[in-house]
Parts: sequence; C-alpha cells; structure tokens
Amino acid sequence: MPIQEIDLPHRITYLSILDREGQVDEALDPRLSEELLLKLYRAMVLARRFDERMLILQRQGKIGTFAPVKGQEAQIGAAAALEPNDWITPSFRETPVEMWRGKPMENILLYFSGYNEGGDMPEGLNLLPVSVPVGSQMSHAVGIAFGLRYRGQKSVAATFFGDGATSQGDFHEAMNFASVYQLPVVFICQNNHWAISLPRSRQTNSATLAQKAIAYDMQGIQVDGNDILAVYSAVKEAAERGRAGGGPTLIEMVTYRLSMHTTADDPKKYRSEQEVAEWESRDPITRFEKYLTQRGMLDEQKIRSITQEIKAEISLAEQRWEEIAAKRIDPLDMFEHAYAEITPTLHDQREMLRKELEEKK
Ligand SMILES: Cc1ncc(C[n+]2csc(CCOP(=O)(O)OP(=O)(O)O)c2C)c(N)n1
Ligand SMILES: [Mg+2]
Repeated sequence: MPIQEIDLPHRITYLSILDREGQVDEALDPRLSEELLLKLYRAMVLARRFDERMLILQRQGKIGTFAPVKGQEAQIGAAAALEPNDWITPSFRETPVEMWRGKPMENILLYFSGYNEGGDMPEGLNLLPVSVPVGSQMSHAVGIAFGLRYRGQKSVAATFFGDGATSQGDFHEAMNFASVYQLPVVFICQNNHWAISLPRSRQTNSATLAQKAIAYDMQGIQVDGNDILAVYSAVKEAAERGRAGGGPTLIEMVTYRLSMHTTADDPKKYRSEQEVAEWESRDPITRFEKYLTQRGMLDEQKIRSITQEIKAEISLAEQRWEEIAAKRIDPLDMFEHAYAEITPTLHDQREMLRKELEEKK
C-alpha cells in the first residue's frame, strides 16, 4: 500500500484589509457605507472611553472587579456583521459587542456594582448574559444553533471566547458537535496573547488557533483582530455560510489586551513594557481614525464633537445607574435569588447581615 497524502478540504488563510497606517487593500475592502463606518468608529471610541471610566470607578471603589477591553475594540466589527436576529453568547471581554447590541451602559454598571438589575437583558436583544466560566459560552451557542435549525429559523449563533478557552474541553466538544450537525455557529476566538499570566506560546504548540478548525472539517481563518474591516468581512462571510446551511466557522482574531486581565492583577509582573508598546502601535482605533481621516470623513473638529457627545452619553448612563441603585439599596436581596429554599448557612449569613444593618440604623 503506498503512502498517500490525505487531501483535506480546508487551508488556513490570514486576512488583513486595513494596515497600521490606515491604508486599505482596495480589492478586499468590504465597501461599507459612510454611515456605518462612522457608526463603527463612534462605537469603538465609546467603548474605549467607557472602559477608562469603569477603571476609574473601580479604583474609587464604586464598582467591583471587571475585565478591561482596551485594544480589543475591533470586536465591534463582528457584532456589526451579524443580523439583529442572530444570537450572541459573550464571555467577559465583550462589553463593546454588548453595547453595540443595545445593552445599556447603566446595566453594565449595575452588574459590576452588584445589583441584580444589571443582569436584566432588555427584550429581543438575542444576547446572552456574560458567562464567566472560561469556554462555557461556546456550547450555549451550539445549543442555540441546534434550536434555530430545529425551528427552521435562518439565524446564526456567534460565540466569543479567548485564546485560553481553546484549551478547555468545552471548545472541542462545541466545535465537534457544531461540525457533526453542520450548525450555523460562528466561533470567534479573541486571541489577545494572554490568558491571565499565561502567554499564547504556552497555551498551545499550534502555529495558529485557527488551524484547530481543520480537525473538525470546518472553515478556519485567522484575521488581523485590530482591523475592524477584516473582522467585519470574516464574520459576515462566516454568518452567510452558516445561514445558507454551510456549517460552522472558526475565526481567530489576532489582537492584544493592552490593559490588565482584570482590575485584580498587575500585568507588569508577567509581560514586558516593550511588548505592550509594540501593540500600542497597532491600536485598532488609531488606525481606523487614520483611514477615515484620509477619506475625508473625519477631522479634528468632528473628532472633538464625537468625544464630547460620548462624554455626555457616559455621564447620563452614570446618572441613570445611580438613580436605579439608590432605589434598590437593600443588600438582603442578594440572598433571594440563588435557591428556592434558602440553605441553613445562607440563612445564618442573612440573619447576621440583617442584625448588622439594624445596628447601623
Ligand atoms: C473554567 C474556568 N477556569 C478558570 C477561570 C479563571 N479565569 C478567568 S479568565 C481566565 C483566563 C482566560 O483567558 P482567555 O481565554 O485567553 O481570555 P481573556 O481573559 O484573555 O480574554 C481564567 C483562567 C474561569 N473563569 N473559568
Ligand atoms: Mg486571552
């Protein structure tokens, strides 16, 4: 028997459309309308400013631990490429995607300051709540896609996860199931090079994360994850394929977490400032701004007015957050939603807190 090479149906490609200088590859340009381009830019800047504001609020002790998104704002391109009826299952680093979908900023602030109301999802967003267990949200998307197929609906489910999540069993189970049933799932891996303090090089020995698609006979593509046009195009194509019955896709967005893992760690302990500086020069917002400026769609004055609008929008959201929080200030509520019947330990804790609160009155 001769040794034969097995011809596999997929090859891994890398897609980049907008370079660091804001130059676009004309042949690959998705040719989005000026209105959408400006909307994307505004959403990226809003996400960056809101992230900065949240960091200040966390340092002031007004909100708890959260995962900053600085540097990963091109994820908005993925949300924009989906239809409103498509489902999204996010991890904890997709605040910009959630905001694009319509999750109010005050809900995000309520969530991170410990109010149940923050978990309320406005009706019809087709967006699942943040799922903190690493990798868990992938099988949620697969289940949703299975349901969509069963009901004959033409929507897809997109799921976001990090490079670290690709080492979880959940990743492989979700990819396998989605491929066996040819489900309309878009797997979007935000490879930001770090899983807390573990570098991408120690996460897997594979040259790319995208190539993991080959084992499941699904399309896999690596994109410049700091290039919003490339992210948009890759997700659009994957969603259309899923919608047309062409099965799932794995997209690896190569990006970088410019800030800390969460507000509870200090990245200086495990990575060099030189590495961070190198990625700062690939900032997704700067490059998009350069592109829009070169096209005559942005200038200093326009940027200034967008910045002011955004500032006002964030402070309005903070006001609404404070108003809702002021009306809902009974900390005893936290014991009400975990069990139908309270456990003896929680019962004792609740009584202890009740006493403390009464003594304070
Ligand atoms: C199942 C599980 N194990 C461990 C953790 C603790 N944890 C939170 S985030 C994280 C690293 C995730 O890295 P990655 O998937 O690359 O996502 P990133 O944080 O970089 O966005 C870990 C280990 C968790 N939340 N869930
Ligand atoms: Mg990561």
